[in-house]
This record gives sequence, structure tokens and C-alpha cells, in this order.
Amino acid sequence: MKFVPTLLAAALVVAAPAFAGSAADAVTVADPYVRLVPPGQPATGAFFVLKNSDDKDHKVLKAESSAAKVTELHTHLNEGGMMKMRPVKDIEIKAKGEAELKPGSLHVMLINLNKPLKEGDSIPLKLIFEDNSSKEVSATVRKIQAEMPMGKPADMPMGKGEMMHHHH
Ligand SMILES: [Cu+2]
Repeated sequence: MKFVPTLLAAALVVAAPAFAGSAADAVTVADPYVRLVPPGQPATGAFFVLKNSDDKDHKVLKAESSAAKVTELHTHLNEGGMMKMRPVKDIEIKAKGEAELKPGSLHVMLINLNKPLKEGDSIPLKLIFEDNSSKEVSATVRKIQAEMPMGKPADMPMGKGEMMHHHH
């Protein structure tokens, strides 16, 4: 009788979802970079494109970086004509889809940088997914124009929001 529960336990382990491939296996991180900020500015944003090759949705729940004391997932929202940053609880990547983190939109916020950034520096980022799997990437520090890179006239309020945020 003793071997029955043992076999059952073994079968459950084999059937566990971990063996179906983790979120970290299904999601790739393309072109990670961090916005260069002048020394003395304590916070910046990290940006990249998440691509989900899986046939189910995945979520990033958390980001970590040894370059900053606090790392948060943020987005920009238009509130009364002003772009404001707000923390988000997760970033969803739809099945076979993409989530783009870019200036004026979703980003990873690095708050209280441990040392000033230099152009070309590599900033380690760790993304933690809904199944607790994780992925480590290295984001390059890059200079970004204050204006939106794809500056259509319609984007101007967003560009101003970015500048306001970075100077408060
Ligand atoms: Cu932010």
C-alpha cells in the first residue's frame, strides 16, 4: 500500500506546470536601454520590447536592478492634460503579442540610482513573471532626446510631460 502515494506524488510532479515551459522561457526582451540622465538626477527609466512566443498571456509582476535602490513598473497617464507617471501592478504581454516599454508610456522606473550613469554603461535588470520565473537582461545607457523620438505634433503634450517629470 505504501508505494501507491509515492507513485501518485511522482505523477503529480511530472504533470506540474513548470514542465510546460515558464513565462521566462516564452518571453524575450528586445533592445533594452536606460535613459541617460545628468549626475544628480536620482531617477530614470528603462525601456525594451517584450515578445511573447507562447499561446497564452504572460505578465511581468516586478523588476529589480542593482543599479537603483527602488525599481518600479510605471506608465504615463494623461490626467487633465498633464502626463503623469503612475505605478502599475503588472505589464501584460498577450499570447503571441508584444508589450512595448518606451518614453511617455510603460517603463521600468529606476529610483535613487546608486551611482551616476554614463553613456554606454550596462545596467542589470531582472524581470520577474507571474509564475515566479525570471529573466536577467543588461540594458545599455543611451542618450535620448527630450522630445518624443517620433515627434508628431500630436505628441507634444507627452514630450512636455516627460520633461516635467524629469525636472521635478
Ligand atoms: Cu516612472
